[in-house]
Amino acid sequence: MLFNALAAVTLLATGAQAHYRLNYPLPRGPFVSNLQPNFCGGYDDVTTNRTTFSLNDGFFRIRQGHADWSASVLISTVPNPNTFDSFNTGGAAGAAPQLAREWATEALTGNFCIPLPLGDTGIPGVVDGANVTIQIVLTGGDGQLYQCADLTLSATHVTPADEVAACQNQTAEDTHHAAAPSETAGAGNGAGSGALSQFSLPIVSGLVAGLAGVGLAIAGL
Ligand SMILES: [Cu+2]
Repeated sequence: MLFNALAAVTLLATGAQAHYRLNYPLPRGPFVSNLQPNFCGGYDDVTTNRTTFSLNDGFFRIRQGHADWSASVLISTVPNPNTFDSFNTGGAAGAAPQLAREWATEALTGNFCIPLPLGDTGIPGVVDGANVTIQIVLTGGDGQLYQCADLTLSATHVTPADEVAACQNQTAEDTHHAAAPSETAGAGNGAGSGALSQFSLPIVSGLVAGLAGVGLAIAGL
């Protein structure tokens, strides 16, 4: 009994392992849990390891450890987005945050792949060949947590097959900052799609359409 109590305390103390991971496109640097509440998860400056990212058929994939979370995606078109202002409209201080994807909520935990057709946003500078940076903003009970990815947009780029294959929704146990989640592989698309359908851009009809697009892309390979 005492051991269990101590183990629980230890888990709480060492916690902070979970938060969320941005698994595609890859973030600016290795995951540092304690820095995830900071701008770009602790990586202030733009990197040279840009991901070539589909302008119109892109998506992002995260693993989220806590239930009941919300997320949005900011985008910056300035050369070195190194402050939150860089992710405002026009990169200007005092301007509104420049959202590539509106806030949406999800109850479940696990692996989520969310369409991100940046070309549909209509944001100036979000065009073929542009260097941009996205910042995932996620809140799931322990404050706002950030991850950034530096991208080069391409209208012709075909997302690598392994990433397309990994673009699935798989629910998992809430980790409560404890061990790695035990996956319920395959339960995904059905289980998550209802709530995930809240992840919708104003311009497109939402995740259902987005997932259908991914499915078509897979079928076309
Ligand atoms: Cu956390």
